[in-house]
Formats: sequence, C-alpha cells, structure tokens
Amino acid sequence: MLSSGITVHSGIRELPMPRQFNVASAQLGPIARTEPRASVVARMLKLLHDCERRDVRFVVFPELALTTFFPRWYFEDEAELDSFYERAMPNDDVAPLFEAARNAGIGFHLGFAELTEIEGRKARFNTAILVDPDGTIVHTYRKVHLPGHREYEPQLPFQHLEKRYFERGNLGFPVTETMGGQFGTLICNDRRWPEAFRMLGLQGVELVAIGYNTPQHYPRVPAQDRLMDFHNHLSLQAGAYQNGTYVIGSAKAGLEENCELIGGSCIVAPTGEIVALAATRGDELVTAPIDLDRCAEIKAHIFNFTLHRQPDMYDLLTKTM
Ligand code: CDT
Repeated sequence: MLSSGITVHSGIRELPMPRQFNVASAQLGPIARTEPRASVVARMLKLLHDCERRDVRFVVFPELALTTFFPRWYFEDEAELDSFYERAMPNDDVAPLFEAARNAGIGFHLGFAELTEIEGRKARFNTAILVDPDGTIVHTYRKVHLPGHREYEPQLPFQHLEKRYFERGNLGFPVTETMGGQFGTLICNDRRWPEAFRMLGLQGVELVAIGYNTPQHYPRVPAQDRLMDFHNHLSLQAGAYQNGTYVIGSAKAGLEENCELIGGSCIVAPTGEIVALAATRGDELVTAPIDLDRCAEIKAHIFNFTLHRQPDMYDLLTKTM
C-alpha cells in the first residue's frame, strides 16, 4: 500500500513515494590506521551490492566511516591530523560509492571527519550526510555531543580526543523530508542524550540514522565495560520508542589498532523492539523491512506530544547549570 502524500515525478504521472521498503545497517569491521580510503570504499561497495541483492532502499554506514577512529591518538603533526579529514564531499575517494548507490537507486548515510573553513580559520566537524537515491546530499548534520577530552592523558590506554579534534556542530538537529519520510541523524555519543532524540522527535522524525565507534573498555570507569553493549541498545531503543521513530544504528566494530569496539549494529522499530541485529564484529549487513506509517502507532497515542507533553513544566531542561 502506498500511503504517503509525498510524490515523485515519473514523467508519465505522479507516484507517491512508498513508505514501506527495506533498510540496512552496514556495520564495518576494524579499519587500520594505514588502510587507504580506496580500500574502505571497496568494502563499502561490497556491502552496497549486498543491499542491491536484498532490495534495500536506504543503508546506514558508521561514524567516521572512511578511516580508523583517529581521535584515539594525540597528533603533534597537524598535516598528519588533517590527513584523516575530508575537504570536499563527495571527493575522488568516495565518488565510486556515490555512483554505485545512484545506479542502484539506494540512498545512504555516511559519517566522516569534515575539514572546512569558517571566517578564514580551519573548522573541524564530526559530520554525517544523507544522500538520496539520486545521489544528492539532502541533509548534513555535525555532531553536537563530543565525548572525551581536549588534552593528552598519558595514563589512558588510548586517547579519546574528540573535544580536541572537532568543534561542536553548528547546524542544530535537522530533520529532512526525503525517501518518503522524515529523516534525521545523530552521531554516536548523541544517542545517549534524550534531548538530542527529542529535538528530532519534536520535528516528527520517522527514521534516525546513527553511526558509532564505541570502545568496549571505558578506562575511567572499567566496571562499566560489561555494560557497553547494553547501554548502546538501551539508548537506541529508548530513543526509538519515546519518539515513535525507526532507528538504524551502525557500528565500526572489532579490534581496531588494539582497541576493541563494540558491534551490535541494529534496526529498531518505533515500538523500541530490535528487528534486526548484527551477529559479528566484522563487515556485516543487517536488513529489515520497515513501514514508516507504523510510527503513528506511537506518535498518535502513548507519545502524542500535542495531547500529553507538558513543556511549561520542563524549563529546567534548557537552563544552563
Ligand atoms: N564516538 C563516540 O562518541 N564514542 C563514545 C565513547 C564514549 S565512552 C563510553 C560513545 O558515546 O559511544
């Protein structure tokens, strides 16, 4: 059944965009510090071809998907640091992914480190884009919640220097109408913050794409190591349910440069149920059929914001503490 009011122009007559289609989470296994982008893109192309075979219309790749998770090192050489960033998107390295996805009519989400210029200075962001099945970038998000620390901390087994290597995203929490629905993005640590999800929920989001790189070991509170996978799913599932939206979480997983990253890539229904789950910590595609109209089961009832939210009682939420 085609139920959306959104239309596409077929040349013959206007067709509504379908709201039921297959989606995928494209988990990536470890990426070595020296692995060239061309090699990573070749791995992504393989997953994209799996998408074609499984009739997938939208696929989510991880956070910082084109390189190793470089904030685990302290770089003194700025040129070396710069080598992990993209100065243009698309660029020659990722052009084959854009082309293959367009030829296959598949939309995708991609996370990468962005190096740009703002008022004559270098600006670095942890960024994600949505590319529609025509190959157009329809949505850009820059990560707001940057975890970790700014300075080198020699006592740690690995660094987490996102606060040093990125500035806070300056694009807000956009939701974009595309592919028959309302799409939004969060990036890794954002998923732990209910406010970030709610910013999307308040705009009627129906599908949230989230890439992540989450170490299994949390050096500051090692007692939490055993809970890393649980907290990942807890956040993704709560965000989905409390906002009546599909969530696709895609990990960079496995033992990357001596740092074990959790997997658990998954597709979550608006009910909060995981409907597809990765079984490995390597390159793996998980897929599920979705029906964006099912978001209304939650949005029109238990979390009907218009009927039940009490925003005038929430003033503390936006006060600086
Ligand atoms: N990439 C990223 O944001 N990682 C963080 C690690 C925090 S340590 C628990 C995350 O929230 O998964």
